[in-house]
Amino acid sequence: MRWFDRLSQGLEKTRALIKRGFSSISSEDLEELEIALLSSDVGPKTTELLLEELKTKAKGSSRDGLSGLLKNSILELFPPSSDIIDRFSQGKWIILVIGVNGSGKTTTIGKLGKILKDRGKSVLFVAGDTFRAAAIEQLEIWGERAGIPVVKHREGADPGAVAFDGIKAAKSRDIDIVMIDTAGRLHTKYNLMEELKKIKRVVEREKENYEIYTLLVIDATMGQNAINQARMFNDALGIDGIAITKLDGTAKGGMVISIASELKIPVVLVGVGEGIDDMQSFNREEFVNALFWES
Ligand SMILES: Nc1nc2c(ncn2[C@@H]2O[C@H](COP(=O)(O)OP(=O)(O)OP(=O)(O)O)[C@@H](O)[C@H]2O)c(=O)[nH]1
Ligand SMILES: [Mg+2]
Repeated sequence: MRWFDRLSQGLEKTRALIKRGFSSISSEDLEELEIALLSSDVGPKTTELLLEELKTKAKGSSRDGLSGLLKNSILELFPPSSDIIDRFSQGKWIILVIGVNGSGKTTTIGKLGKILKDRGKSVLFVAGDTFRAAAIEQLEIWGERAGIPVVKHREGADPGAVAFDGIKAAKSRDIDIVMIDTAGRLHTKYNLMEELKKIKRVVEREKENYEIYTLLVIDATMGQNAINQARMFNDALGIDGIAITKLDGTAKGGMVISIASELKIPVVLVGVGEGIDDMQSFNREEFVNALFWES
């Protein structure tokens, strides 16, 4: 089963409508489409935007033309972005990985680290989640799997200090990619968000010739709640890109569309399973085609 089969199933109604084509934008067609988009978690705001656009553009269009119009409207909702794995394969990066508890941060670091290592980059993991000893061990396990060293302190240590040591080690070993894990936190917890800002300040101060990339990890099964989460993380820290995990486990892929559209932050990676190879660059054409057009 392809990872997006389940997603496609969740969007079956939308797909069926699109396949059938619209003879005209009659109010029944629009109503059906609205329900289909909402039930696949596209979210009210983005759904309304798509319907409005379709109505405006639809005048004089052929039956097949309307499906194409919808597809283009959906594609245009995604801010353009280049392949992130290609981008990380050039130059030196510090990737700061943040998100709520259990969203898939550590797993994402493990998978992405492996991909970049396989491309011949030198990678270093930094155990900035000092909240639990188990979190440090978990990152070490991923490090062993991928053959990537880990810089760590002990449980309870200041995550800013771990980040400092990680970057220092990376500079002295001429490492290409530094990936900093952080403890999961609710975007509503003031102190914990302040702690993240502190880590980021350390990274900015110490970066020298590294580029910084702040990656927000979002669990696809969070649905529309993820939008508010992402907004608050972005306000506090500035997010460069979003990794959406657990897309293999949800039938509601529409949330990816509303995240891209409402936040204008590029979705750059998708997690499609728990294994080390279950991560891909996000490609909007591929995604939209898989969801709505291919069978
Ligand atoms: N099916 C599936 N499971 C995933 C994916 N990514 C992560 N998981 C699982 O989600 C759970 C949480 O993943 P972690 O990487 O530990 O999440 P985290 O954000 O580091 O969690 P905290 O550090 O506790 O905040 C684990 O059981 C992972 O195996 C994915 O793409 N698909
Ligand atoms: Mg973790």
